[in-house]
Amino acid sequence: MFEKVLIANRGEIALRILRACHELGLRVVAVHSSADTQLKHVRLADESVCIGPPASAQSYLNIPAIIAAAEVTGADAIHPGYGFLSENADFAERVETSGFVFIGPPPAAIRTMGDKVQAIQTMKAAGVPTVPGSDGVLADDIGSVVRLAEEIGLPVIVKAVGGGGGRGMRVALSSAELPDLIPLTRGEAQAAFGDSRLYMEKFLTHPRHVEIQVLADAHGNAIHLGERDCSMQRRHQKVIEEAPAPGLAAGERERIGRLCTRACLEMGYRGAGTFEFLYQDGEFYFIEMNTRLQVEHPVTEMITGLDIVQEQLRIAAGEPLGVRQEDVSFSGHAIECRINAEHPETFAPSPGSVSLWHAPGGPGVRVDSHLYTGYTVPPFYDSLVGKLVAWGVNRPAAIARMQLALNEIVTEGLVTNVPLHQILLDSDGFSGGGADIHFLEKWLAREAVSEAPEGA
Ligand code: MV4
Repeated sequence: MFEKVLIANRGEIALRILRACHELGLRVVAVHSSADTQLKHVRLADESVCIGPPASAQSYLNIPAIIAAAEVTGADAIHPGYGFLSENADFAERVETSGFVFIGPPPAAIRTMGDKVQAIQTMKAAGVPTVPGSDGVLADDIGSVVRLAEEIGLPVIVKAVGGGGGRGMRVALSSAELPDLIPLTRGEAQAAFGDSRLYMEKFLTHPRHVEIQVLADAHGNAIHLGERDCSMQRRHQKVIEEAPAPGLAAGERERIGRLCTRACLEMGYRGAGTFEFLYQDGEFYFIEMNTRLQVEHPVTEMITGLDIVQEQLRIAAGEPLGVRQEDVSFSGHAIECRINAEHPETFAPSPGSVSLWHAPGGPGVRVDSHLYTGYTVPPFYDSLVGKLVAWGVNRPAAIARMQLALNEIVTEGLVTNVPLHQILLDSDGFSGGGADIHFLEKWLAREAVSEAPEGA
């Protein structure tokens, strides 16, 4: 095991990683921007280095500054967290060629999964079910694209090879839309990703977002930790995640989990990873793979009792996985509410000073947050300020506990989306379980209408 880990991230996830490091007896180097000197993990770190001004491009995305910080502090390894440089294959490569361990998959795996067509082809070859589609990039002539769309069956969705996470995609309801839609999407893909290549899939109209968590070590072991349902989202931002996925049978979990671990072994994957699927009418369809630690990893930890970040550290240090598949068991139900510093109705970011913070607690309640009384949320970064996770013996028990925990939260001086969670957890759509990816946006639209003043 290494001795010193540099955390190339900020906020709640930097604190989460620091805790895992300290539990394993590792020293921590925090790197931060000049706007982030007050961050909780910076204060708890063994050493800290300011790597640049507030703008992410000059600090958390500044590769030379991060490598230099690792050199001057004598760190052994770098954990990228999520977002920022976590899925940047060039960064992972630079970390390794500079003599440090990258706490994540091999750069080649990051690169392959960043190319969404290569990702799909890799999975297809490994026997993972994918969405019927173009099986490669779209040709230049519209005629062949139209014929392909009609073969696949409309509606179809056109996606950028360099996209992902909902960026650079468009739905065509009829093939008559394609002659305009293709060049438009191509132009946007070129501007956003420097890559105009597109691919096409059958558009699934009412899927759920169900993802499988995997861990693979350098000794030929790969395990899955079951699934998370992340269908409660707005504009591709997840709002609530849970594990297990409501209504998924143990046999279905085993089957799809096994396919994912087999794919990991076949492609020589190493580290933590997530296979993203659309799940509709009882079938799984692979769409993308995330090669990083995810925001929602705690719900999996709560139902398995495992520590995914510690496993990442062990794997990166060349140790074998601490658990075999037979040792993984699932207990109860966990729900995560993302706490954002934003207006609960307009979703406008609302950074500011926290004049009072009381975290909820009690059995089965976990709070991953860097907030403390006196901290000021800076305006430069993501609005996520914490994650509230509740565990219960079953889904209704987890919901009940979450409601009590939400009621316990005190944040003064900071506007958060806690009120949104409180009413959403009360809705029939959420409490029924198994809502699709469109539920939240439709529900929000209805809520807005029902709250509008008379005659509006
Ligand atoms: C789709 C789809 C329907 N059919 N692909 C959006 C995010 C990106 N990861 C893939 N996305 C989608 N791909 C096919 N073939 C619908 C979405 C989608 C979505 C997926 C997951 C979670 C939220 C979503 C919201 C809108 C659309």
